[in-house]
Amino acid sequence: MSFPKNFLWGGATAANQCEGAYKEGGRGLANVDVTPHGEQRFPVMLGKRKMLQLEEGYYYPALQGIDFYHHYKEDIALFAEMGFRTFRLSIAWSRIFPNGDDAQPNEEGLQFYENVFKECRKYGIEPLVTITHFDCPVHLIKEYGGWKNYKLVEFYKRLVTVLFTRFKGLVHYWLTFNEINIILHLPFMGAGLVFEEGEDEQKAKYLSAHHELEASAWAVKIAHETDAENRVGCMMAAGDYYPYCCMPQDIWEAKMQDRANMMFIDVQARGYYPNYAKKMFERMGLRLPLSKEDERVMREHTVDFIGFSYYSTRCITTRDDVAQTEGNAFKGTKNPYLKASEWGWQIDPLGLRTTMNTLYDRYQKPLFIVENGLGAKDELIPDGNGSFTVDDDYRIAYLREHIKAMKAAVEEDGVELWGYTPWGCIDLVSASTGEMSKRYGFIYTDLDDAGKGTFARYKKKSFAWYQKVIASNGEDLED
Ligand code: BGP
Repeated sequence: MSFPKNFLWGGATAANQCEGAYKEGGRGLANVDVTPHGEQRFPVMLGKRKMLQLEEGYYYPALQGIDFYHHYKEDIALFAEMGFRTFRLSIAWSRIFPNGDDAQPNEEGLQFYENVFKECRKYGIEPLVTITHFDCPVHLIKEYGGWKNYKLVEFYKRLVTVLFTRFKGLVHYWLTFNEINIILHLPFMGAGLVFEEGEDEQKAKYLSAHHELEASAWAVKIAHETDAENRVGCMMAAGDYYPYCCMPQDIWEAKMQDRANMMFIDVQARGYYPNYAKKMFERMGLRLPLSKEDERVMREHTVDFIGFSYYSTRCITTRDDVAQTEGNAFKGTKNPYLKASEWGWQIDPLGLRTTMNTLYDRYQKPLFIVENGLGAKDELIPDGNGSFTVDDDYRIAYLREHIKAMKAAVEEDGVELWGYTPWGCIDLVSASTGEMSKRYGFIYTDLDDAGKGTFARYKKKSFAWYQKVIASNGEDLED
């Protein structure tokens, strides 16, 4: 058998893309709530268009998500039916601390997550909890400027202390910051940054990243002290860079791009900044404040495992005569050897094996694939039994090839892998576009891009397929 018996098969979601109920249970407003659908979405996510409240004339998809807040029992029952051993979800910070800096947590918010975790445990599902998934209370942005401010490290410590204490025994697997490297590309999403005219954006991003890295190390420390069984991981938007061609300049450029992403994980997994990062900060004229105590915490409390998302490899060139394509959060060079999804994200199963080997060689820590999948348009059709379904063979094909690649990494290369949670196991709002029509799920959610629909859930063809994959522990990948 290639996968260990206790391999954590499951699926992944995030609060801001599925919970909804933004005003219920004493919850405060968050950056993700005020990120609209439509042409202002990217400027807002980039921190270029200041929108810190709900404005007239915009549709904000996070406000209702897929209403997981009220459907969680039904959804978890469906995950259990597929055989999930783990379910990745995130905490909405403003449900626990509505303003972020409140002295006391909001009991209703804590109770909601306790109910969700207990519902998972009822079926033997191990929750995998992202503490921060593109999520920051708006009050922390208005009052403190988001993660640029060291105060956020203190508020985050308060948050994690409450979470680890309250959910001791209910949750053992934690991720500190979703796709921490995405702060460089979507700084409002990643760190609540809104830039002022003339502000040095690079410096602001790296200072915020530094605070998140400090906060992440504190989370590891507090998690281990609270419960020795806690396992804490980092979370990187991964995917190796390929040089477009064998020109030495392209090889160098690919290495530089990989470093830009890996720097975060270098710190979280090794406990200190690599020299290339220190040199970069020197060139930028950036002096990162680091107290002796924070430095020690960073050094001594590195992550237990390397969590990462993988949708595709990336490609880069120094040439200017080559086409570009879309990708997770940012564009890149089009790789002529790869096909792409309807949204231009390239598809590269072997690249997953390559990326896994890169990460394992570099960090020598267990890996956890906490996102992977194909965003595609689905057509709802009658299932012959009075309900509906989707014939999503394209999704099955994508996942099958990626599972084969991950299996090869485990079986043939000896990479240690704890689990696999494909993204959007139930259709939810797209992070990049705010659409519902970019679907990843095994379960169809009846909602359209304008948020209209019945919220009904339907099993797609991939539902039964994934159920079989899990039941056979990854051995049976056929339809
Ligand atoms: C990652 C995010 C997720 C998720 C996924 C798919 O970047 O962690 O939140 O949404 O990508 O991206 P999208 O929803 O843009 O298709």
